[in-house]
Amino acid sequence: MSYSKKALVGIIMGSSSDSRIMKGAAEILDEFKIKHEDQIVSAHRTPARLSEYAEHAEKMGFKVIIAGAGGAAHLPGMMASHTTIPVIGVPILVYNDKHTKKTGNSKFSAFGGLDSLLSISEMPTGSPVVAVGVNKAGNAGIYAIKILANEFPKLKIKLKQHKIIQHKSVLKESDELKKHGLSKFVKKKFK
Ligand code: RP5
Repeated sequence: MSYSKKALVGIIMGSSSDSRIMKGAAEILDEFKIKHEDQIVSAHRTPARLSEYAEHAEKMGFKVIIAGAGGAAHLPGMMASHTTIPVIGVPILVYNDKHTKKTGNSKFSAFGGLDSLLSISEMPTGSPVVAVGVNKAGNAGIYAIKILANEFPKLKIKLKQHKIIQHKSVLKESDELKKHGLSKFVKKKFK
């Protein structure tokens, strides 16, 4: 079953190069059968579109926005300044391969994603954004589900089941580790 016929979450990213990371948010929302709408909105290449998107998100009735960006990463903070919808920011360790082909520059941000993490989490007082870890789009998805669970009690039950599954999987791995011993376990698991 789906919780709403309409999308409850808006997923946005600054570039198509962020999509391989941002799909982590979509995957967990899909697993929980939560509808989301996905778009590319660039804070520096399409600044007007950023405010248009905020209006669109409010009109659509999104409950949460998940915004991923790399580098100076203005998208989540600017989105939060345009809307009252809670924004979860995903700092991205930039892949930037669109330009790599042309310039031969490094595929990754010079600061390893710390640049985006700080840009997102250090929003000045009054316009907060919740930041997950670098490239942790899946966590942004789980956090969005936690927010939605306040409104949809069935989601809270599903989240509890999700925790039980995580708990069981750790126990299973620990049993395997105990059974095989550390050396064999590592060989088996990470060969
Ligand atoms: C940011 O610049 C995007 O969020 C992306 O992470 C980064 C690089 O974008 P591309 O040059 O790959 O389009 O705006």
